[in-house]
Amino acid sequence: MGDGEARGRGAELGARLAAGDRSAAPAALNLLETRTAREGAAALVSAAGEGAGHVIGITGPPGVGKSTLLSALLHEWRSRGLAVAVLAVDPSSKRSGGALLGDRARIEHDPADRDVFIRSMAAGERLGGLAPATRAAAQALANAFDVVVIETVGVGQSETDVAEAADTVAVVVQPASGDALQFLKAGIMEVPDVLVVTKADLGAPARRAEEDLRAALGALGADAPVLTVSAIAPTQGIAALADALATHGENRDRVRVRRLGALADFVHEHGERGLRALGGRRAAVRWLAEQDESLDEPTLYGLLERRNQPNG
Ligand SMILES: Nc1nc2c(ncn2[C@@H]2O[C@H](COP(=O)(O)OP(=O)(O)OP(=O)(O)O)[C@@H](O)[C@H]2O)c(=O)[nH]1
Ligand SMILES: [Mg+2]
Repeated sequence: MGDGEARGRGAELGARLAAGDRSAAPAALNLLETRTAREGAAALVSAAGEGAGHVIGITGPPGVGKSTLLSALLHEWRSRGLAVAVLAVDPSSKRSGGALLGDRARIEHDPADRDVFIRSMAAGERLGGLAPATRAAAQALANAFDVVVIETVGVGQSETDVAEAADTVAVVVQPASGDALQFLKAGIMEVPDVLVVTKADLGAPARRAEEDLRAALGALGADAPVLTVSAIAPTQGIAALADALATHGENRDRVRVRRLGALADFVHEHGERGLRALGGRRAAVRWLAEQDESLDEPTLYGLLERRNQPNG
């Protein structure tokens, strides 16, 4: 594909997503993940803009039960009539171009359901890191899906990117592991928006984990909700968790950060050439300032520069 052709394709896919056309999702993701179609990706991001859907980051250690939990949440969201996209970030596939749709995406769903889209994506460079394509994909998909989930592995890495890409971050905690508790107490882990103790069917360890987390949060003066759920049948607490996530999402404090993160990533990845596809740095900053009157242009430039420092 030549640059011009890729740009046309990206603009078309972005416009379809912006119009709520969910059938554009697979092709849009293919384009965003194609490293040789940068102009196309830029045009897509620009045409799609910032979607109104709720972007939720679900993170936790390997094997804690994130995918099983998502299967249960998916069922709950679908019963509420919400369209859902899931981006499962594969930590074993670092920027090698396209994660294999393998074990990471063991999320049960009806493959014929057009209102569900599930995709495995390559991870970014750092542990818990997101590839710029994932961030861009979440933002673009939020136009056509009511809920967009980014599932990542990791807990306690304060450098995790998911907080910058999502409106709401939920950390899933293994009963009796104590990891999250120690990370919270030590200040290694930022207090997430929602804490989820899973495997409630294990009984006492799950209850204890919930109590310990509540106590730790209280000591930190934080009031993040802690929910205990069981994601295997018969499920428990799933509706309450969906409610807690939605309640947090209604106060979209993070949207501002999300938008800024997406732009900064984009600049970092695509350089000035990619930025020109958005109409240049000035135009991009002006657009951001228009979206959010609490951010003035000097502040945006400052944040943009800071995010684009190497390793910053
Ligand atoms: N008893 C019980 N087991 C669970 C529950 N949720 C998940 N599991 C089990 O935990 C194991 C791991 O679940 P996954 O959902 O694959 O975990 P994950 O966090 O997505 O794993 P990775 O994607 O590999 O990091 C599986 O054997 C699940 O059946 C639960 O609520 N109760
Ligand atoms: Mg998983």
